[in-house]
Amino acid sequence: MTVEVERKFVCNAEIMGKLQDIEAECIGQRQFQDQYFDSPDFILTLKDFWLRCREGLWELKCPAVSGPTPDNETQTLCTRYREITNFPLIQSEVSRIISEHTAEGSESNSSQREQTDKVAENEDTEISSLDDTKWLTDLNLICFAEFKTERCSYMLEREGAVRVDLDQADFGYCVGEIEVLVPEGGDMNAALQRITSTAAELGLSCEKRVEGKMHVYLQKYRPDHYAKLLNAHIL
Ligand code: V4E
Repeated sequence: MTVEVERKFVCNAEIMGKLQDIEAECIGQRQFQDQYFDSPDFILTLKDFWLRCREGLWELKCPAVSGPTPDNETQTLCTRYREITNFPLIQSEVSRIISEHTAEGSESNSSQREQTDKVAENEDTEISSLDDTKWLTDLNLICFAEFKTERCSYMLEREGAVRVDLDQADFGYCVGEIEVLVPEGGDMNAALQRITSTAAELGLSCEKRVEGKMHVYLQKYRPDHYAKLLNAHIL
């Protein structure tokens, strides 16, 4: 399993020139569609879990809490998420999160108790089923965000790989990301340092965390969900 460490930045007109100046290699341009899923009462995202299907490939981003605490500035600007890409593992992890949540509230809410039973029943079924929609229906997961992104990717060698993505989402938002992948248990401080120095090379000086595509999408299209996440300090 890997931990994705990243810092987002405002994508301005000069960034392409700066990437050339620091000899970043353009590794390609692609378009993809993302669909994100959660329960109607936002069980996953309120715990900072992000379940996504991108062009048929599933991924679950989970909050990465272990490891060293970065300094204040790095902590503010960078995010760290564990990435699960193994489909059966994603299914069992999502099922666990939902059943734990449902069990916590089951004594005070009978409709939630029904859901617990439903999840418990599903634990007896074959979870590695290739039928995507059945497991989503069984866990009462629905798509809450769907958008396309046009992405230009660059690689830099800085005592290890550093990736820079320039994203343009189809709902009118552009954002850049500097990203390092760290194998679990790998050197997190070194990764954060590589991101900070790449940001400096690119002349990025923002002190505030830059909003990701999801932030802007929810604000625009799902204001209730957005408000709940803001209130829970997830976004
Ligand atoms: C982790 C997360 C979300 C899932 C999407 O993550 P992100 O890396 O922003 O998207 P993308 O398209 O670049 O994915 P990649 O191609 O790198 O796999 S949506 C919201 N979050 C949490 C989050 C947060 N709280 N703050 C910031 C700045 N980013 C993400």
